[in-house]
Amino acid sequence: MTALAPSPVMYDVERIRRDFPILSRSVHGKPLVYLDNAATTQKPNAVIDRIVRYYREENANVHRGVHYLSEIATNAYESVRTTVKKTINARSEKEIVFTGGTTEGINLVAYAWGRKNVAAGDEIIISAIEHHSDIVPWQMLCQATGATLRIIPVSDAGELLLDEYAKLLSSRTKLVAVGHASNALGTINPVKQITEMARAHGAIVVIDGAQGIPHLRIDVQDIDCDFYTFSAHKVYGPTGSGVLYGKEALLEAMPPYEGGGDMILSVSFEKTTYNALPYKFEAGTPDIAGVIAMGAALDYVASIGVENIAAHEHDLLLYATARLQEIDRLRIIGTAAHKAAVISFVLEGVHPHDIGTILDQEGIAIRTGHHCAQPLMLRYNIPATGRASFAMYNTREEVDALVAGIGKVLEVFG
Ligand code: C6P
Repeated sequence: MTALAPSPVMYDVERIRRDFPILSRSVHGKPLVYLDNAATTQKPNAVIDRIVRYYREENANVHRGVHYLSEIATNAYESVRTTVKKTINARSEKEIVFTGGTTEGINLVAYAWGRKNVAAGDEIIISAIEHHSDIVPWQMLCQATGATLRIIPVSDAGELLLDEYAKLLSSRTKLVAVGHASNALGTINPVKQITEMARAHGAIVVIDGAQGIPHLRIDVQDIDCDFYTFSAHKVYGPTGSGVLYGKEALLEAMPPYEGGGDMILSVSFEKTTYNALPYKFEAGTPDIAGVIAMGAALDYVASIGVENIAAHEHDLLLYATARLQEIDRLRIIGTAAHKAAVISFVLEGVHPHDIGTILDQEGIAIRTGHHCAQPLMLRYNIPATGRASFAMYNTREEVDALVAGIGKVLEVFG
């Protein structure tokens, strides 16, 4: 990480904070300091109001009616495909499948692509720092097909060992799945390089973008990955909606994941023909309000500028790292050179749950636990960490509050 720099001057964090109504509430009589953004981000008025407007003025099912409201709802819903296409630089709206979130996106690929293309003797490579959502679906695929799961190891600092990855790759490798950024350590993985290396062996690449999209500009054509998946709720949108990007040729060749309404062209008891992309993968009534509000969230992020957000968060990361390192008994877990604004830490002699509970009394929300990355905790020989994760609206003052809160924890635990 580079030296501590002054906070970016043009970035008006106070104005941004006013867009997020929840940030002005108090918790246990103290101002809320929300540092659990990797779990879910707070929502700006633009997103909240969009949900309300949809239900108050536009509510109807999509793709089904010729009536006025259905047309309004369908247009609003479909326009988000274009927003997402632009946000991640996909080639076409056909490559944008709406899902319930990252987890569903990964499972969709594991079932629809995996069950068709993976067989006994094949190998799937993931990394040691994956979230359970990017482990379990591949384990299930291996169990179903007889394929083997191989793991890219991680250094003490939290960086993937690319030399070891190179040794794992072979003609047996069918698929490589890695996170863009680690939710537990913050490490930003070199996904372009990882993809290029997989490609040289004819493997396809799935990127778990849950922690990529909130912090980074995403360009799926530049990365050249085959699939990229994310959840709206981690990028200031609502829970229950998300995206699976897939290259058109791959999506075209895949069978549907679920059967039901909207994913068909015609159904008889003898034969069903499936709908065109991307609808083939969107069975049943979707989370219409969720998708529309995801569009509002992506528009909101674009209005501030993802590079500006990234610069602000990087400043917070450097400031928080420096301040936390001043605490004697505190050890940061995850010190990669390229990190998103996520800091995991342990305090000597204090269980992370106790840290979380005492901080909560101060109005400070962090996450404690294994962060759905149990194999990673095992790698570092720790049961859990405390994790502070930052977003566009956090401030240096909130970092100071965190440091003061940890001071209280240390007082309590002697
Ligand atoms: N991580 C966290 O506190 P869903 O639940 O589908 O929206 O996202 C799952 C997921 C997948 N990959 C990564 C890298 C993630 O961080 C998450 C969600 C949250 O870290 C909740 S466990």
